[in-house]
Amino acid sequence: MAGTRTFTMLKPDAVEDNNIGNILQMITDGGFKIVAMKLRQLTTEQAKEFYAVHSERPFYGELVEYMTSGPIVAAVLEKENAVADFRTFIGATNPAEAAEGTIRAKYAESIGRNAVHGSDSDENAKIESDFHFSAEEYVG
Ligand code: IDP
Ligand code: MG
Repeated sequence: MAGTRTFTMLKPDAVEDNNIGNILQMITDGGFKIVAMKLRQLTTEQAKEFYAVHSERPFYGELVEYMTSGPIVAAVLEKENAVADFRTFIGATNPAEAAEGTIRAKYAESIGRNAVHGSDSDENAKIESDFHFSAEEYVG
């Protein structure tokens, strides 16, 4: 069975700290199959649009600045129950609250610079994947 899909980004702190390989290893060891992936530098407009849902939050400016501070790795992952399983796998937004062994517990620096993104619903997984990838960029 092909499974369901979620969307992830390895955020600028993860790329800057040379953790692309470590985190991708965790992701694939965790049973998530990469079906699309790219390294890209987000523009301010793109980061604003991607995080538009947070535009009224006090940390929005900081978030956009951080997400444009260096390249990110965007990827679409496939697994049974992908969205919920990946949220569990990455851990809480704040690494201080992230369960042991999760990506954020291992690699996040702070609630803002928290190494990875994971979609929070099937609907948002589709919207976020479409934001970064066109149909011909998927493999398998
Ligand atoms: P999530 O990434 O765990 O779904 P959200 O609440 O959707 O968390 O927030 C989106 C992103 O905004 C977080 O991953 C983090 O990078 C940033 N963020 C969230 N809360 C704060 C905060 O209080 N200060 C600074 N940045 C934050
Ligand atoms: Mg979120």
